[in-house]
Amino acid sequence: MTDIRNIVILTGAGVSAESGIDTFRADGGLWEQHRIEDVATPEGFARDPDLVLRFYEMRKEQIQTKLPNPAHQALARLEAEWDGNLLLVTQNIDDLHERGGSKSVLHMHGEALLALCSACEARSPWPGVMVERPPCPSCGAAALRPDVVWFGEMPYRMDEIYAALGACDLFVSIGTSGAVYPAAGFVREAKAHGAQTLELNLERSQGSGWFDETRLGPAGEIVPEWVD
Ligand code: BV8
Repeated sequence: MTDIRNIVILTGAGVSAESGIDTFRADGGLWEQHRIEDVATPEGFARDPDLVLRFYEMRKEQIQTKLPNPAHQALARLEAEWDGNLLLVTQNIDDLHERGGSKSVLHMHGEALLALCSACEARSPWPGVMVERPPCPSCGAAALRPDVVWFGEMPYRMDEIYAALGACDLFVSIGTSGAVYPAAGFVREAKAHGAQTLELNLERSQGSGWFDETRLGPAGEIVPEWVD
């Protein structure tokens, strides 16, 4: 990669698909089994907290039985070898990038293994009995929720992401349908600042037209090919 120093990588559910973690919009995907409005919005949580907590308990349990795949491992190698700046932003709430060896992962939509206290905003490891609404370890309030960003909520560390998009020479999107904003707009932000843009995905996404190059195939194959 000539004259490339600063890279931003965005990953979505497709990077974890070959590890056996359900994506959202494929046949039989998460949104076919659960309405977004019921399980991934603050209103859904207020309406039926037990349904939402069971949904995220199921997601966490699925994640803990899965292993990173060659795509996660290749991105960790890139991080270790790259002498410029590299920001890995993931929309995923699993920890497979970390278990695959990545040291610095920005979870813009939060993390399935963490609980957030709605009262004091402290984060803590997900307690095994979340549906029994245990007290927050920091303030004692019975106000724990999954530490994930629901629809209508502001994703995490957006200033940091946009600063990196404004300074990057290469933006790479891996395994995302381009269906959800603001992540789906990152390619345009990077392009507007002169970055080269590359999409690695199983099929063309809603944003494919914005990329200089799209390579199609399973992430476990095409990400190591790109990295190595
Ligand atoms: C915000 C966390 C503003 C929880 C997620 C109208 C009404 C209300 C809101 C909106 C609206 N219009 C736009 C919005 C904004 C909304 C949005 O974009 N809605 C969409 C549906 C239109 N966005 C938001 O609400 C965001 N917040 O806008 O805040 C704001 C402003 C000021 C103040 C406050 C707020 C928040 C969005 C975050 C929602 N949380 N997840 C959880 O995980 O449960 S979203 C969830 O879906 C994921 O996190 C991910 O981000 C998103 C997209 O999923 P993907 O990762 O792309 O997965 P998907 O299944 O869709 O696609 C998989 C892809 O992989 C496919 O392309 C497939 O081909 C490919 N693939 C499959 N296998 C492989 C593969 N590729 C390679 N290899 C393989 N093996």
